[in-house]
This record gives sequence, C-alpha cells and structure tokens, in this order.
Amino acid sequence: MPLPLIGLTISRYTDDVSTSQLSMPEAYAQAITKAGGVPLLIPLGLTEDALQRIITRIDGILFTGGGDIHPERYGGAMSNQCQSVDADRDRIEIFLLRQIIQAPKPFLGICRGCHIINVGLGGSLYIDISTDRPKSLEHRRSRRDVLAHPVRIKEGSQLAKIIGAEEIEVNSRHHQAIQKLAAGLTAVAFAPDGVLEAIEMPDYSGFFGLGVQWQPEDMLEHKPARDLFRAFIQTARDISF
Ligand SMILES: [Mn+2]
Repeated sequence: MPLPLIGLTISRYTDDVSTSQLSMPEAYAQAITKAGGVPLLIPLGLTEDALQRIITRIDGILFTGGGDIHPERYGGAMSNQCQSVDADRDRIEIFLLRQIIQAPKPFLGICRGCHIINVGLGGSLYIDISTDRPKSLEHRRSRRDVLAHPVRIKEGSQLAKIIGAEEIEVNSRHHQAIQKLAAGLTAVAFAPDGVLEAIEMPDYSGFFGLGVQWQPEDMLEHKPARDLFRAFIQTARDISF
C-alpha cells in the first residue's frame, strides 16, 4: 500500500543562545506515521515558488498548532494577549491553505491550524476567550493528554461520519477560538459553552478539509482521535494513488 506524503507546518522560536530554531511537537509526526502517512516538515522562510513545488509533491497538509495569528489578518488590532505571533508563519500557512484548496488535496487543521483555515478563508477569531467570552469554560488548562470538556458533533457532518458519535470528550489547550466563521465553512462541533470546536468544508473537491480545536495527536489512545488521522491519511492515499 503506498504511503501518502503529508506536509506539516512548523513553528519558529529563538533559543537561549539567540539561535532561531524551527520545531514541531513530535506527536504530530507520530500520529501521521501511525495512521499510515509519511510526515514531511515544511520549513518557514520559503518563497511562494518553493511552497508551490512542495504542494505539487505532497498528498495532503496538516496545519499544526502553535502561536497566535497576527490579528491584522482578520481585521483586529495587536494586543498584549497575543502569544508567539510570527508573521512569516501566517504568510506561509495562508498561502499553503489557498494552494492546497486549488490543488485540490486533503487538509487537516489542529488548534492554530483550525484558526488558519478560518482566517485564511476570511473568518475571524476571539483574541482571548476568557476576555471576549467571560462566561466560557476553561479551555486553556488541560494537560496535553487530559480530557477537558465534551464536544457535540453535528449530525450528518463529515466529522460525525468519521467519528461515529454525537458527543466525545476532548483535551483543550487554546486561549483563542473562532468568532466569525468564514464563508464556505460549516461549524460541525461545539463545546457546551458554545465555543466552536470543529469546522469543515462541505462538498470539498479535495474530499477532506477539516479543522479541530482540540489536539487529537495527544489523545491517540482514544479511538476518535485515531479515527480522525486514519480518515485523513486514507483520503490522501485514495486521491493520490
Ligand atoms: Mn476547548
């Protein structure tokens, strides 16, 4: 069985001796590998030409978690509540999103990656849930592998078909959330406080365009998390080979 190549976006940070580092939590690569894909990390700092070359060769993209998107990208103003903003990463991911949709090939967004899908298609974010929606649950505190709150999944959605349940428990490590949903996306899962927890592109010609607010790569001992990665990789393989 051929192994589909999945591009993964990564972060940049400066270490304690002022060296710029590109990095990504290993759990993403492990999740892709376990589901039958080959993870390929996409560096930051690339030109659009270079990114195009990558797009032609990969079979799908995983937009990973990370720091906040610059609020300018969705008509907001920079705030001291924004964390680890990287304008180059925003540029690269939004370019990759638009190209992968044009290709069209499967894509999955996780946490920040879910926000990139929404912002890249014209939606907006709450800069900080606890400030902008003070009555919300605590979405930020969960340890990576601890289930923090339930999400209710919209009947008939692609996500519901993949997971096969109306409600699942998820981890939660985000301080931002989708505010205005972009045209062309459907809201397919909500936390009990109304925070949007999953989105998808209905009738997408690349067959898999989905974003989740939780972090399934840290919950692989749970079947819904494994099923999500498996469906993503299977689609990438089916449309490529
Ligand atoms: Mn949450």
